[in-house]
Amino acid sequence: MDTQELGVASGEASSPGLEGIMQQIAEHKGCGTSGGSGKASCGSGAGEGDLPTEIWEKVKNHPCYSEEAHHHYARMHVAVAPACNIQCNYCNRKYDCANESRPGVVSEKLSPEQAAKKVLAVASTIPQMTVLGIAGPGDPLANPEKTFKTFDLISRTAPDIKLCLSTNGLALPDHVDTIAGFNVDHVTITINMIDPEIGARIYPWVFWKHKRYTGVEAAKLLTDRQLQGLEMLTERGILCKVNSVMIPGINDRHLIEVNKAVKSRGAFLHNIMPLISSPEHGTVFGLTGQRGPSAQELKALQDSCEGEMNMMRHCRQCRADAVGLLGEDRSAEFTTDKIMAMEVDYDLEGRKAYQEKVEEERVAKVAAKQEELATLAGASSDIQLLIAVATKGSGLINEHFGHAKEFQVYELTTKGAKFVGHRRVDLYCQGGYGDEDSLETVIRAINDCHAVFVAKIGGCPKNDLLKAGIEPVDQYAHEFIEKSAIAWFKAYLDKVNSGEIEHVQRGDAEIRQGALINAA
Ligand code: CLF
Ligand code: SF4
Repeated sequence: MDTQELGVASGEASSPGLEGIMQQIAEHKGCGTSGGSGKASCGSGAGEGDLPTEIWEKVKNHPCYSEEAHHHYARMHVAVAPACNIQCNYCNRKYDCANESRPGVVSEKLSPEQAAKKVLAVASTIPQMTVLGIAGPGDPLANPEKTFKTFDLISRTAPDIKLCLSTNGLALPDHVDTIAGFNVDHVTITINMIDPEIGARIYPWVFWKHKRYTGVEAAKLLTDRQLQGLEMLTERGILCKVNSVMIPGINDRHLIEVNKAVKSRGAFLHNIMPLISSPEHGTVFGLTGQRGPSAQELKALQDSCEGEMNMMRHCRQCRADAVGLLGEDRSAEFTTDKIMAMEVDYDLEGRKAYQEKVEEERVAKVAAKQEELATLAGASSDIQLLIAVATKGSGLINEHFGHAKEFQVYELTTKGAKFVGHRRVDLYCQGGYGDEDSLETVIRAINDCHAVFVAKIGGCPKNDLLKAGIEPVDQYAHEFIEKSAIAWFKAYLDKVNSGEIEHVQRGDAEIRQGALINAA
């Protein structure tokens, strides 16, 4: 089916005032603030006051394009795109597209009609679900009929849901007009290289116009098409995120060049993700022992690109049928059997009312942070440290240590608290009983942090954390994360200044390899 059959006229695509918006994006990207000040930083952490209104309206409830939004809003993916037109060495076709997902889990594939029903079912159950993404399990644009048919159905039945797309970019230039015609405001392109010699080490082949290309020729074709597609999208005012997989020894340093290249072509956000690779995934990199980066290596690369453009640090490398807030996976609640049996009542007004409440919460959270930050005014110290936080969302410290499936990591300085990443862990507490090995896994994952903030924690893990040099902090249970972190940091500095404690640097931490355990 071509785009005409879907009711999309080629070339009609723009929203009003795009030139102005592009100009504003271009001006905004020049900002090199490092973040953590009282105002939200440039980058995906940017808040309402930091972005032009038109852009803020596009990102404010998109959990991937706004770090701040990801505490409050959810996305869902529908796995309607099984085929792929390239091969990446970190991908095993048995699993989801590793560009926008992690290997090790397989999505249930859906028809566009099933996908549309699923979106309505999820939107009716989870009012904070604001974005529908198509991200695999192959490449959405290698399956254009299914992808656009799905967008067509959803844009008619659930017009308040933002449409989002993630692609390897090979077929992108052929579909830009259709994408724009559906008012898709957010497109992700995975760009791992701009040098075909490096590309040849990542991509064994690409398939284009009925022909298979290999080696440097394949990588050259891919990079040319990716950059062309990026330019075409940004010219139309579509916000583009670039995902890059950091592969130590192959493209790690090169990603700084990639960052510059995509910035100059108008990308809004750059998401450098760690390679997830282990032999059981059956990928080329897994089988050849290619390692992924450590937490410190990843952060150092993200930090070095941050002055150049907006960096995303809250990506969860989610699966092609993920549902929920970025740190959670509720896909098991919405299997095809369950959704087909559901009576769906799409309550647009109810969703709107819910989201208005969320906005009130966000305002309260920002005000609380500003108030606490004022108490740090005038403080001078070079100390910079990380803390881990157990949270279920809403920007609150509201998770029990033993129930946390991940910890959010904040960097604290006298400028404030800045979100810098997350650490996925196995559940420490299974059915209420502690398990020594799991606790060691948690400690390895947050080993670079000085403290872990939790709603509650048992005596045994508390002692083990203290032994490992990580302070368990439960005095701010159910309070706002940033406000609490700043208050704790102020007290920490006071203790260092009075000689009560000595500030020491922490070591590196491990990024967990393998699939998300979908534990209840
Ligand atoms: Fe999905 Fe991707 Fe859209 Fe987000 S995910 S298609 S932009 S709605 Fe988000 Fe998931 Fe990371 Fe992707 S956390 S893998 S960046
Ligand atoms: Fe796999 Fe995605 Fe790469 Fe295709 S683009 S080979 S599905 S990781």
